[in-house]
Amino acid sequence: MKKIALITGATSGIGAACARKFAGAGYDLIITARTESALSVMAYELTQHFGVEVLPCCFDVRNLDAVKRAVDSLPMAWRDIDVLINNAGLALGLEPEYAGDITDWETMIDTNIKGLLYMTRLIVPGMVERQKGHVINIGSVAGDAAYAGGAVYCATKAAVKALSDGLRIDLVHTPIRVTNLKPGLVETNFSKVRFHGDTERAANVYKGITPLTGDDIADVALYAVQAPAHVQIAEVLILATHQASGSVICRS
Ligand code: NDP
Ligand code: 8X3
Repeated sequence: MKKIALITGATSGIGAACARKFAGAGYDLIITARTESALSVMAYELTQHFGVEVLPCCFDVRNLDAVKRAVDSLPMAWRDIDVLINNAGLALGLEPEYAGDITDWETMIDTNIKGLLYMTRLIVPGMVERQKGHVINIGSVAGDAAYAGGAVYCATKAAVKALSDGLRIDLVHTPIRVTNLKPGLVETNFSKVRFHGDTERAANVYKGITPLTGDDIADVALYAVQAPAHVQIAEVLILATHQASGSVICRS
């Protein structure tokens, strides 16, 4: 029987790793991101390597009209989404809260909070109708406590925790499960994006520590989805061994 996972931000890092992991488990995939060319490359790779069906959907999760258009135009065979992975997100800048770039703040809030909400609002009603589904939100250790220069990003990930908890409460009378995955340091394009393309500064974030990989997070996502129906993995904090919290990291 066809199983469908929709993954936002599936062209890089954690989202791409989830796409490969779920394809390996036999899921057909709706993969989304803003860059059409990267989506085509990813779709080709997944189809060739795993033999699953892949539907690339190019849109910006911040644009409600575009999200609605994408969801409304899904072919009938792709509408019964079993797993929604709300992964698209980013951090921008590492300035003190009193000196941060307001455009960066708006981008983080619009992507990490509002984009996740739009996807949830448009996909979860179908799950409720079918009485079947799983929502995985990619939160962060950053949502547990603020760190220097990270106030707004940390606030967006604290919001992801509240939105995950709230959705779990609102779905408690259904079989639909909600999981908030909270990774620590994962080496992806995250820091390159945060530092606006400064690759040297980005590389320093992972110096002297073995960071997590996207695969480490994808393993937990698949574990949560494959858990028996009566088991709801509500929240998981996943840290590198030499990271103890958002700001406590032991580097060699
Ligand atoms: P990457 O930068 O490697 O990947 C981000 C993905 O999201 C890309 O596919 C990107 O594609 C897509 N994306 C970004 N903005 C939008 C948007 N507005 N609309 C649609 N797609 C978008 O980062 P990660 O894999 O590291 O990050 C994934 C998630 O994991 C984020 O929510 C992040 O906050 C979270 N996280 C990351 C950690 C880390 O250390 N790396 C730790 C904890 C959480 P495109 O640019 O083409 O749209
Ligand atoms: C990403 C992890 O600690 O760099 O959410 O904010 S951290």
